Amino acid sequence: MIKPDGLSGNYTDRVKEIILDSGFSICKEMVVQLDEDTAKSFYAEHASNSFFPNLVRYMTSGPVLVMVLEKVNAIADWRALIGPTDARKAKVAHPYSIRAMCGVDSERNCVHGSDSPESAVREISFFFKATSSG
Ligand code: YYY
Ligand code: MG
Repeated sequence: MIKPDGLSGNYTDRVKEIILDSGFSICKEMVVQLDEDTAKSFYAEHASNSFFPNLVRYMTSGPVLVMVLEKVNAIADWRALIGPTDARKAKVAHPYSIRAMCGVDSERNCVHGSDSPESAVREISFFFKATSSG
């Protein structure tokens, strides 16, 4: 997912270029404006964290681009490509990661990535209804 700061900062083309250059296919994509309930539900695992209200406000501040990416070892490779959660740390430790190049801090970090096969299944079906063609 490219988050609101990614879209408003015009990082979409750059992130897509990195995705394709890194060997991923973009199987599905859709621009969505999250409402408060949808953002809360998407990030439900973080509901008890102090940053949650700000996270929900930020995630509803503008549209996001959700994508289904495909590749061998996609989850781990995408997590490595985006870098650490805090873009400020990414800029130091992983300067060529997407969050380093396009993010700002631990909230406005430009992109999301599923962190396990289970979360990928949940998050893909959260946005994309299953079809017979897959
Ligand atoms: O999976 P990842 O996005 O790298 O980080 P998580 O720890 O799952 O947090 C999800 C999301 O929450 C993060 O991308 C931004 C936000 N967040 C925040 O606003 N402030 C923090 N201190 C930690 C996370
Ligand atoms: Mg996470």
